[in-house]
Amino acid sequence: MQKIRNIAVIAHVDHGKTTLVDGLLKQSGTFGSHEQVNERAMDSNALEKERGITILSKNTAIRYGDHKINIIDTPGHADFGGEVERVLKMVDGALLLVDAYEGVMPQTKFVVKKMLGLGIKPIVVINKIDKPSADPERVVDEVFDLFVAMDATEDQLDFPIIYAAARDGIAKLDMSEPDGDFTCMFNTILEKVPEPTGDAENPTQLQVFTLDYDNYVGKIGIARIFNGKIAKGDNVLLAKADGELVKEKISKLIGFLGLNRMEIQQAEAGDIVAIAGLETVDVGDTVCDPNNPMPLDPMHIEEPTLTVVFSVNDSPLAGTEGKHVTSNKIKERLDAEMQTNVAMRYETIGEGKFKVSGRGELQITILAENMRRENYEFGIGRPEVIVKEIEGVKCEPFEHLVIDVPEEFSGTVIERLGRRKAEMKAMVPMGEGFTRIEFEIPARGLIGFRGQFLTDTKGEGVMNHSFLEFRPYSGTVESRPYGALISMEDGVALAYSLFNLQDRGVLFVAPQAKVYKGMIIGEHSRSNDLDVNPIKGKAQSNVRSSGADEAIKLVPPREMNLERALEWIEDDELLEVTPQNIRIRKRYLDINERKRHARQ
Ligand SMILES: Nc1nc2c(ncn2[C@@H]2O[C@H](COP(=O)(O)OP(=O)(O)OP(=O)(O)O)[C@@H](O)[C@H]2O)c(=O)[nH]1
Ligand SMILES: [Mg+2]
Repeated sequence: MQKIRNIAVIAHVDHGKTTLVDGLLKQSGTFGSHEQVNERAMDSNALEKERGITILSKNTAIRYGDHKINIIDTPGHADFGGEVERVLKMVDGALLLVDAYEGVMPQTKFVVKKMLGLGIKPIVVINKIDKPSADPERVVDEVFDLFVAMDATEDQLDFPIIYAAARDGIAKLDMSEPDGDFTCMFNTILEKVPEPTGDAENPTQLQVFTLDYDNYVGKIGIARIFNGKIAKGDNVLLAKADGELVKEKISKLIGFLGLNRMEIQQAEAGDIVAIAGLETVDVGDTVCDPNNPMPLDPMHIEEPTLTVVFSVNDSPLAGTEGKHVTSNKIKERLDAEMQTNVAMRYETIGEGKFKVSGRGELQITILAENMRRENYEFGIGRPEVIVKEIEGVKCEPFEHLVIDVPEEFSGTVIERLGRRKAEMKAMVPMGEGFTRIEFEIPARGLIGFRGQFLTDTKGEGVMNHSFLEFRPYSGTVESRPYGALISMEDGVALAYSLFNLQDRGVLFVAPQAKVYKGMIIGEHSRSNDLDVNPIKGKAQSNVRSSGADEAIKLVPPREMNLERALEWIEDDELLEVTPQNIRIRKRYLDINERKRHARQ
């Protein structure tokens, strides 16, 4: 039998997981010297590269000495926490990364809780020790305190520590030692991570923990082999969460090595492989021996906490920028998404309207962003949290929020959050004039907060949050303090009129932008909505001089990307999303209709 170790790399967002995996790939010698490992090589899809974050967990395997180490890089953003939880069930050990300056953050707490609960004994990697403000010993203390607070066993408290600068390929076991390479990390993994249990001679048992899709082979399940063997062409029984057993056949077996996937003939207990050919496969399903099916416990799939309504674009510009615009097309795309994305679901709620639920705004914006790149055009409404009844009590999701702000802004931020029903839990100085403040807040109170927070802290504040639990409904939360500047004309925005409007608030559009009645072109500096004319040319002369237009000094418009726009809108507003533009509009474009609905 092969000598194998299975590990997950877990941490709060941006603490350096994917960068660490680069180092493991490079330094293991899995690659020939002619092969190049790009920066954050595992972040392979376009949005991941662009945003510098991991969205989907991914597998790789390296060879070190006579061992194969299967590594799963996980996403650190809170919206993908459910996936991390599933991944942790597939491994026997974990590298828990903690930033040597930032220390324990909300998602560190989340992953530690899941990991300890599963009985995993982690290797703690204090990363980014090269940062000038790094304080590795303080961070080790924080990790230890966290483990204690979360009821870690004696064994788990006795975690090995590695100090690293993953980006520079540096690691050491003690801060007083000189910098070394990753040798100590490889050795610690081989020494401390338990060998996989299970036996190749037992009846076959694989559990699927992630789904993938390939145009040629269809749905692919990535699975850990807990017992037995699996080979291409095997007939198997697929045990579903509801107990049903479905006959299926393995059409292809795929192994991982470095950044490559290759077809293999067979694999056995302890390993992680990808399997194709299972048409009905879902996350959590067990692939069983047809003669002796022994299903494993189904997996917990996180409940959605947020919904957003996707709709057919009905603006006057509909169909002019995107290719896929119909209700059928949008439905097909959503169906395809739900095939592999277990954390999301949707329902049709009327003609051309779909209620999509997920774990957070990021998860939903990523879907929307992918769709616009694939030439879809659609509308999306304001995110709403999911309210549910627990034992007769109306409950809503609460989040754990941690903010780091320059001290002088802490008063403003605390006051602002107070109005959003946040409860302050702790406040500690972080050095260099920064203060860390922790809150518990209804998820509703966080919608639309980020933009305000960045303004209040002059862009210097950092905020992080992750799901806590459902709690009793906390009453109304204050909404956007400013009204909208709404176009009362169809046409093209002119510099002259924008110049005259810019005293009224902050504009979102530049000259020559297409506008229409009911489209929002800016934020009013007061709390009421204001109808304005952005297409009015200079009145005195009917000779249009383009030179004069350009001479006008305009404040650059505020860039409203998908996230910002989604945070900004209120219930009576929508985003028009096309491959080229994100426009903000009133749900009811006609001014009279709007007034009628406002009164109701
Ligand atoms: N100074 C310093 N920066 C590092 C180090 N390791 C990683 N980084 C930087 O930290 C940032 C985040 O790195 P990633 O590897 O993408 O972090 P991650 O944990 O995979 O992030 P998510 O997958 O989005 O949760 C990048 O800009 C890295 O270059 C390090 O050792 N020192
Ligand atoms: Mg990453």
